[in-house]
Amino acid sequence: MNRTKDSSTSLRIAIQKSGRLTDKTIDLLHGIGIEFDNYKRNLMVKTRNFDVELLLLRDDDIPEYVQDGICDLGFVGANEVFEKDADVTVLRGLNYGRCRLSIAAPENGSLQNVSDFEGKTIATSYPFLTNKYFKEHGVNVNLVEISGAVEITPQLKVADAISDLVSTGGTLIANGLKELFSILDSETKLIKTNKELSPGKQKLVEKFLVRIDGYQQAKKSRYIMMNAPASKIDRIKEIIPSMKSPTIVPLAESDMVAIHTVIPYDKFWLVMEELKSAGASDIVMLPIESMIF
Ligand code: PRT
Ligand code: ZN
Repeated sequence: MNRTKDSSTSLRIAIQKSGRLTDKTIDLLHGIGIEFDNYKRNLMVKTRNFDVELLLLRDDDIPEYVQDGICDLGFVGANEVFEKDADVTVLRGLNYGRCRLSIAAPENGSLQNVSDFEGKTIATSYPFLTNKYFKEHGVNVNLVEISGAVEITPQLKVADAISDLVSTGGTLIANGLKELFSILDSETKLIKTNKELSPGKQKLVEKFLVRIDGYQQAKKSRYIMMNAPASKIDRIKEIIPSMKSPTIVPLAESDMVAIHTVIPYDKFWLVMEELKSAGASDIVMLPIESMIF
């Protein structure tokens, strides 16, 4: 059923139109039950079942759109939020789009420590953060602002070093550079405008956050089921780092039970061997769509 929406009470959310954050942000929005299509073709997308409209933007523009209240919320890298020094509230860290802003210099060069950078020229797309970092360390540097292909600038003698985003480090190596130190760890953040929201919008933000938290918690958790001798229940309960007491169901075979519980994903592989040694068998692990508390 389609509901008529009043756009003044719809939450407007900024997401990256096309880039490294787009797919994971779209997956997250679909994962929390928000339905929409055609985001590849349109700049503004109405959602079908939640009072949300999406604005598809370049990631650089998102902090300012949220700061100015044109959008109520935004999904964007911490690197952009802090580079723009945006007056917004970071509501959640979302654990994707991870990277770091690092200083890198030619592999065989003499630059090693922060103090070696006195009077040097650094090329970057992040002048605010880079300048702040060196200022805090009492080192004077010259910055050359470049919007892309920063890694090539030392070879072109445009700069002595660079300040750029790194994830695997492959691009630096391919350009004969070594990462010296990181000045910011980044991940995608959910940000909110500091402009006042109507009570209706504020309520929607809270509903939205409940869904995000449920989705995030589910991503980190797995539902596990196993069979075990009833006599081993206490031992198995000791091993399972469960959130709550497990569900225990008697099996047709006497003295055997099925044990169901939810555990943190990263713990599963650590405890699996122990569970087997304690007598558990037929262990099944399933993903969880969402968890609402
Ligand atoms: O068009 P639009 O302005 O929206 O996109 P964009 O081209 O500016 O950004 P995009 O899509 O490349 O990146 C969006 C966001 O992804 C960034 O702002 C970061 O928050 C995050 N992110 C995560 C990264 C990286 N990892 C990353 N590795 N952004 C860029 N890189 C680049 C980096 O600049 C370097 O050129 O990838 C290269 C290095 O990668 P590695 O793996 O070789 O180290
Ligand atoms: Zn960008």
